Amino acid sequence: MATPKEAKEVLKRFWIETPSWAYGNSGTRFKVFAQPGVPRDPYEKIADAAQVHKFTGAAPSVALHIPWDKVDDYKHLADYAAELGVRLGTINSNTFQDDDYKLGSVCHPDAKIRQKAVDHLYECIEIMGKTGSTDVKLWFADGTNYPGQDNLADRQDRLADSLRKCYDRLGPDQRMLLEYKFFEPAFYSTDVPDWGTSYVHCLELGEKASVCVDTGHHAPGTNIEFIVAGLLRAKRLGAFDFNSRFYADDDLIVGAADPFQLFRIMHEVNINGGFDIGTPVSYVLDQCHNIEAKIPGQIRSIMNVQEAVAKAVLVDQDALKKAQLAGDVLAGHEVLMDAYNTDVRGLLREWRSDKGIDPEPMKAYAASGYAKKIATDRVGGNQAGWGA
Ligand code: PSV
Ligand code: MN
Repeated sequence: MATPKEAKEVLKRFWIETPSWAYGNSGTRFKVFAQPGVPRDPYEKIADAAQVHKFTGAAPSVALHIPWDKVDDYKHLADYAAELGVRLGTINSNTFQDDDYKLGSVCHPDAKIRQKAVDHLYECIEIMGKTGSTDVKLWFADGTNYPGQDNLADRQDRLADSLRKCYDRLGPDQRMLLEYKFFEPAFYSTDVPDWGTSYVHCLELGEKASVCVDTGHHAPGTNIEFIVAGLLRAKRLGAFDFNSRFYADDDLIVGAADPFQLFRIMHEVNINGGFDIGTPVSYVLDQCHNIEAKIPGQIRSIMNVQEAVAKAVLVDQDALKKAQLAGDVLAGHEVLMDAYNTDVRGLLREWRSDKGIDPEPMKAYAASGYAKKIATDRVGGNQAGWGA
C-alpha cells in the first residue's frame, strides 16, 4: 500500500514547466482580452513565472516560444531567470504565423518555404545552446483543407526530410519533441495528427526524438492514458503539454474538464515509470488563460496536477495486481476509485509546509499584492499577447 509519505517523496522530485505565453493576453479567434498588468516582454513573463514557482514550489522552469520570446541576448535572459530562482526550459518553435506558411511549413510543396521553416528550427536549436535548454518542441500547423489539395504521402516525405535536417543539428544532450494534434488549423488532413505518426517519425530519426502528448489534442473520447502507457512502454514519451478541453483544443485549466481523466493518465505514468528518478518525461503546462487571471490560473493548474499525481501514487498497487491476476474486475476498479476519491489536499498542504511555503498557494498569491503591483507598474508599452 503506497503511503502519503511515498506520495510526498514523488511530489518532491516532480516539477512542472509553465509556458511563457500563458502570462500574455490570449483569447479565441473571436477576441483577445487584455488584462491589467500583463507582461510587455519576455523578462516580465519570466518574473510572473517566478511568482508561480514561489507560491507552488513546483514550477522552476519556463518554456519559451520563438519568435514570441525573441530577445537580443538569451544568456542575459537566462541569467535574469536564475536571479529570480527559475530557469529557461523547452524552446517551442513557431512555423504557423508567417504568411509564407499558408500551405504549410516543413511539408510545404515549395522547397524554399520548407527551407525557411527548417532555418527557423535551426535558430531554435541555436537558442537552446544559449539558454541551456535541452528540449526543442515542434508542433506543425501543416495540413490541407481540401481533398486533392496536395499529395498526403509526399507531405510525409517532406516532413521526414525536414525533421532529419533538424535532428542532425541536435547536440548530444539535446532532444526533439514532436507534438501531434488531430486537427486545426487544417481541417481535412493534418501532417502530424496523432501519436502514431509522431512515433513513426521519432523512431526513424533516432533516440533523441520523442513524442509530446498535449492532452487537448485528441478526438473526443480518445483513451489518452492508453497512449501514455504505450509510449512509456516504447520509451518514447518525451513530454506532456497539459491543459483541458471540453470540445476541441480549448487550452483550459488542467483538470478542469475531467479530473478523473487526469488521474487515469497519472496512474499510467506512475505504473510505467514516468515518476521515477531520472525520468525522461517532462511535464509542461500549455494553456492560454482566456478569461481568468494569468498567474493564479497557472497556480490552480499546478495544484490540480499535483493532486492527480498524489492520488495516482496512493493507488494500492499490491491490491490492484492481486485483483487483476485473479480476474476480479470489480475489486480492481474499486482500488482505483478508492485512490481517486481520496482527499489529498491535506497531504499537499503538509507537503508545502514541509517545504517552507504557504500551504494555500491561491490565497497566499492573492494576499501578496503582486497582481496590484504589476497592474500599477506595467503601464505603457505593448502588452504581450498570443502572436506578439
Ligand atoms: C498547438 O495547438 C499548441 O498546443 C502547440 O504546443 C503550440 O506551440 C502552442 O499550442 C501554441 O499556443
Ligand atoms: Mn501544445
